[in-house]
Amino acid sequence: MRTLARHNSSPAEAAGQVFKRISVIGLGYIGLPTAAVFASRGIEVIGVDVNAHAVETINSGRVHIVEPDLDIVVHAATTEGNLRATLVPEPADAFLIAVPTPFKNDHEPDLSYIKAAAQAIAPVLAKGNLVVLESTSPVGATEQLASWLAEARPDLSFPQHAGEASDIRVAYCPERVLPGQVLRELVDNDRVIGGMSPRCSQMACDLYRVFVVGECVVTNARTAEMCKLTENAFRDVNIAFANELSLICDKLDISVWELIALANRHPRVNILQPGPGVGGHCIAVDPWFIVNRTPEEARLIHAARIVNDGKPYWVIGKVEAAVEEVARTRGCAPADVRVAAFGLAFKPDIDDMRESPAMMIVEHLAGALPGQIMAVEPNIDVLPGRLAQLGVALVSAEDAIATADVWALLVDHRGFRAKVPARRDGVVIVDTRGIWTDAA
Ligand code: SAJ
Repeated sequence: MRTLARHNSSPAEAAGQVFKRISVIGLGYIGLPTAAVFASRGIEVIGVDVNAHAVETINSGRVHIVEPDLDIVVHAATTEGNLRATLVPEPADAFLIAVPTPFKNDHEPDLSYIKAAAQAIAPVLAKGNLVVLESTSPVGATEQLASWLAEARPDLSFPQHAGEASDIRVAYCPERVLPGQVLRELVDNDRVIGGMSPRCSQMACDLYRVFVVGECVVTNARTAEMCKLTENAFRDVNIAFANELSLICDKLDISVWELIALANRHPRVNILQPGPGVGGHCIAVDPWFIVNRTPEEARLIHAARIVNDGKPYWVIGKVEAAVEEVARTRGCAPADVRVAAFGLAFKPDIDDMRESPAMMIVEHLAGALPGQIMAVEPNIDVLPGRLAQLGVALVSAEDAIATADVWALLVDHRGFRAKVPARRDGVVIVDTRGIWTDAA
């Protein structure tokens, strides 16, 4: 592991001599902010996406995703003419690939988006270009990308065959930014750079130093791939520990929130917070890339996935039990008990509902319970189609508090934290975040 020497000229100036034009493939939660930040440093950026709506939106200076301040940076970059989006790749000095890497049903990594990106850029590649893979990927994906590129362009040489003398440089450089803080973390976080050869790494470092203030730390491609997976598996295992504690404490009639706060007073203990499960497109997915490749060895990482994936079902059981309790106490039918779910996003203060345990819980409850289900989600205006079809109503927090008999607190959005509602008589609270009661 080493860090590379800085240039005497400013990083943007030095890189500007080599990288006059950069192309970012995939204009989603990572690609668009990355493209916009490069453009904000005065480099011409061509963003490429298969989604015509995204391309159109960006070219009109707007954004199709929610991330603090991204709209301002994209608007400035397009207005100044440094950022342009297109459906078809164009020649550039460097290509950054930031496309999704989901898994298939059996948790096998699905590299089809990377393959499609490779096939899309191959025709416009030219000698001296750099190709960087940013998408979270299983170990070996960068080598696979290089071999797809080589297949498509037999007239060019690649590092797997030509080593340092290759026409095209290839590197893996994972994104590590936290949704909600993307623009700050893109600049401040250290960057792990895994070139397929030292010269590949050097070129990738030169590129990222255009805007990265953190250190650019160099390793090989396989270690960089595993590093990204390790970071998210580490977090998943630690959240699983907290989630498992919440189940244990519930059985033993102990407040898990108080317990964790007390244990964390030990100088070497730092337990994370339990919740309704683990969502998003990273932590609930990436550990599987390790388990899939090394199932015999990755026992703890696998167990953590099972614990976290099981948590939403435990919450569903708690809400169903709460409905029965209300019906029994009131002497009414379960169909007369109204349930309000507070929060649908996969984590606080965002509108992103990808792989959200809260969404999954509400969807399941709407299918299983006979009574009215209300959802409160301050970050959206329209309820996702599948919840609307199940008869779920999107309501304000005030309406839910005034009318629901069971309050299921699923996401600790700022607004929910700020105002703990006064509990009406007979209301049962299932609090998966420990902000309204100590219940779950
Ligand atoms: N969660 C808990 N308890 C906690 C912390 C989180 O239940 O104490 C839950 C959240 O509610 C959410 C899920 O875990 O459902 C994931 O949220 P997160 O904030 O931990 O992470 P992400 O998915 O938003 O972003 C992660 C980050 N990785 C790490 O912190 C190691 C981010 O830096 C990565 O760039 C991102 O994954 C990614 O793209 O891989």
